[in-house]
Amino acid sequence: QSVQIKNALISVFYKDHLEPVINELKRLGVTIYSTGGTETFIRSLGADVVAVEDLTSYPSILGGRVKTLHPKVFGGILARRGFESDEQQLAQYEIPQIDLVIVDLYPFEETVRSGADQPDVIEKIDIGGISLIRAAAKNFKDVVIVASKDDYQGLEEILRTQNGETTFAQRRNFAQKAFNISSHYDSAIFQYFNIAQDDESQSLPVFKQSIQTSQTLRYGENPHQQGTFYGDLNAMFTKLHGKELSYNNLVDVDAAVSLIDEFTDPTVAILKHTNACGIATRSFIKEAWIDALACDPVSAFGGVIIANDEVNAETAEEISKLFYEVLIAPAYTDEAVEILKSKKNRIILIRQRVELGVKQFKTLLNGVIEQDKDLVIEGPEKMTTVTEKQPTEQELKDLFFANKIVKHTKSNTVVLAKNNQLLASGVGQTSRVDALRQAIEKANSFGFDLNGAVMTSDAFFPFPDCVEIAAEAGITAVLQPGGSIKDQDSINMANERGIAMVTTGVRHFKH
Ligand code: 93A
Repeated sequence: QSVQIKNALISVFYKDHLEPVINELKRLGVTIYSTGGTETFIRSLGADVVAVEDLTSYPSILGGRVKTLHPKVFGGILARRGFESDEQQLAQYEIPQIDLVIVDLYPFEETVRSGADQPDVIEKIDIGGISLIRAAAKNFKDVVIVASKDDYQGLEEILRTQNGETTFAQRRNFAQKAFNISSHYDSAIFQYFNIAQDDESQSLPVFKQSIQTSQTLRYGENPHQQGTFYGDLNAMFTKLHGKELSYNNLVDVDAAVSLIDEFTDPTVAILKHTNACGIATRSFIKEAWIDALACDPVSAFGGVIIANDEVNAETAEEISKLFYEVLIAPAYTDEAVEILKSKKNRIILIRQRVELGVKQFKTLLNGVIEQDKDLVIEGPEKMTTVTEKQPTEQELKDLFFANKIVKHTKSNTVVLAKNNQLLASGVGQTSRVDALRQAIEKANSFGFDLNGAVMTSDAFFPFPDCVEIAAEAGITAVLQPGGSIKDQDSINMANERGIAMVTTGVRHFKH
């Protein structure tokens, strides 16, 4: 059933964008009740407005903590239309029915983010506003609740086209949005108390430090999840082009930076969902790009690309042929920037060298786990040959190269490489055999010849099956940490097949 708006209550922190709504209410002859600052603002627009104080016969007290919290306000919002006793009481206590409530809450999250002191933050916990929202949303059968600036335009349109009437469906929709806002608001307060407590215990110095600056992300891993980055991205990157980095971009950029820092010679890596789907080391960045892309041009689409040397025009021409999300390099020639910028929707970053923390944190159960980052990598001097056959010099180089990739790939993983180029990897599998099978299949599907390729594994082989399958596929050298009680079975298998195996003693799980 339709409800005609006769009386409105407006109490908003940010006054912007409200004017078109006020103009409509004025045109419709709606009586507007309002709190201090909002009242002044509405009056400045040339509209009549009744101060809430005049309605309640009470001033705003306790420095504004109690402004609208009064039966004369809440009675008019919560009264059930057509309920004899409710209507009778409204008449008895001279309470006007309120049909529309517009609230913009105290900016709690913004205040926290600004690094304000605790008393300032606490003062920004809105009590009256949140109560108005909940009351009006509860009584959506008769009342319109607009609790977000984003809905002013929609409200103005409804007022204009429906002449101040609203439908049940519209009011219900507004109420649903309102409860979304009030629940988010309360979770933000809860989060604040949660973190504030950690602060006191001094247990998370890195979080404390990085929380000083933060930026709200468009959303989290998925659109229905909120996301915020705590830290200072500007210290690490200069953005030359493109939109804001998303939550997933940031996760991939982090993985990309960690991976590329393993390499000193010109190297390009392409990552998808934190795993490398292409990486190659060459004499020049352009060749590195071409051979990185060759690994898996299908996965590379929409990926994050990172180079450890300047990107020139020629390389930029090549890279621009692919649609990617983010490109990171320490430098670009002017010409390269022009070429790269000609494509829309791609983020181009210059990476500045900054020292990164050596600890890693993750929320888990009802707490946080912390660990040292995996910052070790075993060079050829740490590789012990355990087979009759010694790896060749090239195989040793490739094992070193592939082990760096294994370290930055989701477990369980097996990486296949040849001539400083990733050929394929199996990522995030529940068994090592599956990881290997996936890698072999991928390498074959992109036309790679695995004869003479090497295999590295993030953890030991519990059975000789992986070595057998690898040898079958043409692989000639294997690296693994070792440490299984059945190591000898895998070594025997390697000897039987005439391939070389080295162990490092260092596992590189990454979950
Ligand atoms: O301090 S409050 O929680 N106490 C109240 O009774 C109250 N009523 C509305 N804050 C209250 N509000 C908030 O005041 C609104 O949510 C809005 O953000 C703000 C508008 O104040 P003004 O109109 O004086 O600028």
